[in-house]
Amino acid sequence: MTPTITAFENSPDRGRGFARDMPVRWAFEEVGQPYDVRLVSLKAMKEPAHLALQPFGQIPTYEENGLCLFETGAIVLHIAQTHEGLLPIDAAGRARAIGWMFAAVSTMEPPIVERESAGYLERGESWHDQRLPLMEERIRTRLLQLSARLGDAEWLDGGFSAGDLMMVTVLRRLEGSKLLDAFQNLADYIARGTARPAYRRAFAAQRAVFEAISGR
Ligand code: GTB
Repeated sequence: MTPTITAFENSPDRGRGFARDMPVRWAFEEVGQPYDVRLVSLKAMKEPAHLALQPFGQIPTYEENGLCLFETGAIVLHIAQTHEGLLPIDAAGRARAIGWMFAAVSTMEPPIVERESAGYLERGESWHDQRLPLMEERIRTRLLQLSARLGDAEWLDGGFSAGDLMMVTVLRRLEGSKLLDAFQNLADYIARGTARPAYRRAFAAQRAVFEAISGR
C-alpha cells in the first residue's frame, strides 16, 4: 500500500519548502518510496477527523496499512527503518545516526524556532529588540558547536543519513538570516544536502502544490 501523508493545502511559506511535510517527502525520495499526499486546510486540521491522526492539529501525518503516525522525526525514522538508504546497516552506526536526528530536533531546533516564533508573535512588543540578541546568541552557540563537530567532513557521521536529512532541514530555517555567515562549513553542508536529487524532487513536489493554488 502506498503511504499517504498530509500537507498544507495552502502553505504559509508559499512553496519555499519550510513546512514539515518537506523532510518526509525528502525521506521518501531518498529511499525511492512513492507516496500520496492529502492536502488539508488550516480549518480541517483542527477538526475531529484530522485530530484523530494528529492530536495537536498539525501536519504532517503518515498513514499506511492501518499505521497512523505524527511527528516529523518519528515519520522520517519509520521510513528510514523500513527502507534501505537512510540508516547505516551496523547497529552502532544506526544508533549514532538516530542520535543526530534527535540532536537536530531537540538541541538545534528549539533556539531556532524560538527566534522565528518571536519574529511572528512578539515583534510589536517593546522588549522584542532587547531579547533578540539573547536568542541569537543561543543559536550561535549551537552553530559553533555543530560547526566544530562537522569540521571539513561531508556529513555528520560517515555517509549521508536520516540524521543529516533532519539536521539540514533544521538549519535551513536560518536561511535569510545572517546567522550562518560565520559558519562556512555549515552553509556548505546545507548546500550539499539541498543539492541532492532526492531533495530537489521533494522540493519540486511541494512547490507544485503552491503553484497550483496560486494559479501560476
Ligand atoms: N513537532 C511537530 C512535527 O515535527 O511534526 C510540529 C508540526 C508543525 O509544526 N506543523 C506545522 C502546522 O501544522 C506546519 S510545519 N502548523 C499549523 C498549526 O499549528 O495550526 C511548521 C511551519 C509552518 C510554516 C512555516 N512557514 O511559513 O515558513 C514553516 C514551518
